[in-house]
Amino acid sequence: MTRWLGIVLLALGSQMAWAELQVRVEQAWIKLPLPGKAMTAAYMVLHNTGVDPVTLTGARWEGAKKIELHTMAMKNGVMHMRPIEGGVQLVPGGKHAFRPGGDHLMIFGLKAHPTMTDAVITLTFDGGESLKVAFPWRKPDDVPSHSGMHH
Ligand SMILES: [Cu+2]
Repeated sequence: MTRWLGIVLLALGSQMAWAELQVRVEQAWIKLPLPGKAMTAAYMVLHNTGVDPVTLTGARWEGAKKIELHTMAMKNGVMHMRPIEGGVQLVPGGKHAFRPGGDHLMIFGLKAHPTMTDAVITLTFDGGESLKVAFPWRKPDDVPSHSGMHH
């Protein structure tokens, strides 16, 4: 029994190491929903810091019914959003921004009113790996504009 437990812990440990070596998440935040709304979105910049390609396939969080990866596209002059087919692929050294007006983590069925506690969302990858990321709540207008920034 003890031996099996050891093996399970070892497996979890190597999975955490994978995520830490392979991906880095910056500028994570989740939008405070409008009053009475059970839907919102979360944003981040995902970096592939490893030597292998990585595909983000989804996300889950106990605070919501469902999370989908969404993108926005103009269709007949109207902005529509739709699920990203096949996930978000990152080449080694690549990054992908989820930002207002663009790609986002669409959150359906918020289970409780948001608190000041960060939403800890689990990102899932194509190899079955996962990474927990803390998303602080922000009002949409609290968000600093990045338009004037350069590197
Ligand atoms: Cu959406």
